Amino acid sequence: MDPLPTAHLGHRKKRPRQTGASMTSTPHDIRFRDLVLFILEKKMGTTRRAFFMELARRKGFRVENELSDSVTHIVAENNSGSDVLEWLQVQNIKASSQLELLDISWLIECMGAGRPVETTGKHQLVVRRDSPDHSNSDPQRIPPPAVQTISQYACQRKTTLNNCNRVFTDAFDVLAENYEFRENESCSVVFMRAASVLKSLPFTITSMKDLEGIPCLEGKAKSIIEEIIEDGESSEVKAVLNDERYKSFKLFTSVFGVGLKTSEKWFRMGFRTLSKIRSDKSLKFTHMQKAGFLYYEDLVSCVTRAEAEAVSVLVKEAVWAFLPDAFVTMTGGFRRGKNIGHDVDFLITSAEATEEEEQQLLHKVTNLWEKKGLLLYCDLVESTFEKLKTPSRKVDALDHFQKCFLILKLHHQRVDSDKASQQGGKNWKAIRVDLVMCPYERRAFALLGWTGSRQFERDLRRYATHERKMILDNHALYDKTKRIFLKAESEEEIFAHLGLDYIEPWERNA
Ligand code: DCT
Ligand code: MG
Repeated sequence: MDPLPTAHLGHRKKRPRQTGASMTSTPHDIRFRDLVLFILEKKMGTTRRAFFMELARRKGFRVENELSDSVTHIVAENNSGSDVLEWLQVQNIKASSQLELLDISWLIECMGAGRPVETTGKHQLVVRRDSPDHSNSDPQRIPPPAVQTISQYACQRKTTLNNCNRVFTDAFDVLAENYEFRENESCSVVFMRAASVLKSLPFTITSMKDLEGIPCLEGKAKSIIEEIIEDGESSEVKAVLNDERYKSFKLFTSVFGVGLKTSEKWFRMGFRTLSKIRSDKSLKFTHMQKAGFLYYEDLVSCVTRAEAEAVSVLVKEAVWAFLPDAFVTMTGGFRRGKNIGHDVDFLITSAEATEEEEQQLLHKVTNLWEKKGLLLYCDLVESTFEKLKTPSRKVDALDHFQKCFLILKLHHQRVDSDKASQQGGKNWKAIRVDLVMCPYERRAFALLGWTGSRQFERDLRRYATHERKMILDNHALYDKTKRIFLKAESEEEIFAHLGLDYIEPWERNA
């Protein structure tokens, strides 16, 4: 698929924007007579639908207000093919085999190209074929794991949340974290890789023979596995869990805004508890740390999936009030299928916004929340993104997109209306939220980067560098041999450029 022409993304004159019910369609010339579009309101909402209808008409598409026999393309958002068919059935309309059921991403690409683009598999909505016949899928006949083919790179392994080796991975996570606290990166990496490879195994390690052919488990990692198999625990891990420095760092870094440097300082000063630190008059705290202490209880109690979904609604409401065509995607651990997280991450992008509108959006959104009293903390970092810069070689480099690190006030009522009425006193919870705004043509790279996991990302970059002579980061993919940037419209295309089999988000829990 052609990427959007760059002229389209540059500075453009601002048009007066009509929204909502007030939007009436003015007659437009129909340039593409072979297509008749109908945009489904379900899950998209009236305003957003009206926006797309008007936009498409302006670009010369025929868009019907009502569904009729003449419609050739149904465009929907956040609906599967089955959802659309179900909706058609309820409307008493039979879908002909010619009727195309397409995702909104197709229409957005058409808008970018200024003409109908070819519909491909990634645009077509999938119709589930629920087969009640499970006689062929015998769970006993799972083939034995092909251990000899396990890659040393997490991006060539499928890692779901179903971890069969938690005893070992918990131990390695502790050791990796302890080395991180001691700023011993090379040792930390050894244990992160060991934990990561074990998380991908479809079976539990029960004897040392099971380790045959599994990479990243040499030396110390191997001897710790042996100890756990024999004694049920590792003496080294036990020692770390009882170590003053480890315990203090673990506690101090649990405060939002406190990193290794501050922890080190407090530890050296002899602090061991948060209450002592909080009440010490001689200590100076940053804004971030003040907020971290103020909302500590809420922030350590992790975000649930229901809370994340409620935040998602809040974010979409605010973003779409200013940019109705914007894509808002929940990224991070929740996109990987996790049911809890320490924050909720969102990627925002728009095919239609001018550079100015794009730059203003996060400001407008956070101002709106501020007015509503929902903004408990806000750190907005402007973009330092440069289009022609080669990607960063560092595996842990921060990206250059505009972003904000927030603490939002989430009213219980938005999560569960029953719970809200039961509780007296505080009727909200403080939630950490990250919003990232990226240029539309970089959305696939940003999405891949912000979906994580961190280990998956590190290994993707390491793989690109060492196996493909390419440099990958959250903005771009650069081919060092051909000396060109490789464009991508989707995560699938990035994997394809790297010569990797596609790994679904829920298989990236490395
Ligand atoms: N990430 C990134 N650049 C950053 C920070 C994060 O590319 N400066 C990526 C890596 C993972 C993803 O974004 C989300 O980050 P986190 O929220 O820290 O991780 P998570 O997997 O969502 O974990 P949690 O569930 O604890 O929030
Ligand atoms: Mg997260």
